Amino acid sequence: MKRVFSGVQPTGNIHLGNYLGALRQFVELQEDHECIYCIVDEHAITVPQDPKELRKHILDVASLYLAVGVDPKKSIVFVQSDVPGHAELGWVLNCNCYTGELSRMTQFKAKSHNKESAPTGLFTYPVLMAADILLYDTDIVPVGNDQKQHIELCRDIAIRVNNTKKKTFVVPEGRYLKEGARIMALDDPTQKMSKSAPNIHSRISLLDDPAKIKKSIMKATTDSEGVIRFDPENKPGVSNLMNIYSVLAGVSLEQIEKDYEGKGYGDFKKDLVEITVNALAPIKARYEEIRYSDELIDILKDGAARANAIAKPVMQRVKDNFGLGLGR
Ligand code: AQP
Repeated sequence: MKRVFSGVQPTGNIHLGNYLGALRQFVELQEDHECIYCIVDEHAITVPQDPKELRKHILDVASLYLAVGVDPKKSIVFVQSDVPGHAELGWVLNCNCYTGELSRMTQFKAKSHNKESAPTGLFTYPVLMAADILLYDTDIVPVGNDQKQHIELCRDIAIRVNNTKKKTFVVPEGRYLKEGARIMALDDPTQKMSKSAPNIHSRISLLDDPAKIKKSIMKATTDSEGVIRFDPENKPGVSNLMNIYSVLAGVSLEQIEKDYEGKGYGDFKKDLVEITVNALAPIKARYEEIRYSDELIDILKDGAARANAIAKPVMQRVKDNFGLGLGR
């Protein structure tokens, strides 16, 4: 069975972009793969976090994994900092990655933009992400396509180490969906939907109530043409909403165009509100059941033990191939 690894940062509640780009894949893949899903709290602290809020968000994200259908009997679910191998391997990979490579990462450029100085962790974030993946001999990484550049860097580092040392790492492949791989912000369809954007109406969180969902969708940026047509270049706002509609309702983009011929954005948005509210209601209900249960903590502890058991021999192989420590 091929092994799958992916993660989400506990920097806020999971939004439609995370769900449609990544989490949908988590659920699908667990049926016939060995899946490891992580809450990447060490990535979250690359920007300042309130400790209490961070702990809360870790449990929120873990509950949402389970609420969307990740099954802890089929998949390993755990918190990154509970497995020391992530930070340990991260250091080794930092010594095998170049500042020039990291300077080209668009996420770093975007997040450090307008700042005089940025934390080193923000700069080396992609190296820690490479460690997350390589620590488990991962074959497949299901992510949104905003992560393509980081996955390519991970592959480059793995190939470089394999070429200079003994074969140390499995070289992973990214897995990106056709639809939903990049959901854009509702208020600015040139930017991806993101957890920490200041405008709450830029995103739909999986836990938003119906009134908030309605407000965010009805306010969403469109254009003045008034025609429901999929054209991401010229009509990014409408195309983004069509994309969300298509994935949540399971209707093709062509069919949406036909169904809304002669109708305006108001009708389309009203229907999208209903589709979104109906799609998210069962997730929210399951989340409420899971979030404060003792079972959640047990699942995460068990997940960390199972993840550690896979990570330890890989880390030992890395140490052996680099000559670190005393050996066995
Ligand atoms: N807009 C998106 N469309 C599709 N997929 C997306 N992903 C993120 N945004 C979109 C995918 O979700 C997974 C988890 O990503 P993350 O934890 O990095 O979350 P984020 O929302 O992308 O958070 P930000 O914006 O990067 O961080 P903040 O806002 O906290 O600073 C990944 O698979 C990602 O591709």
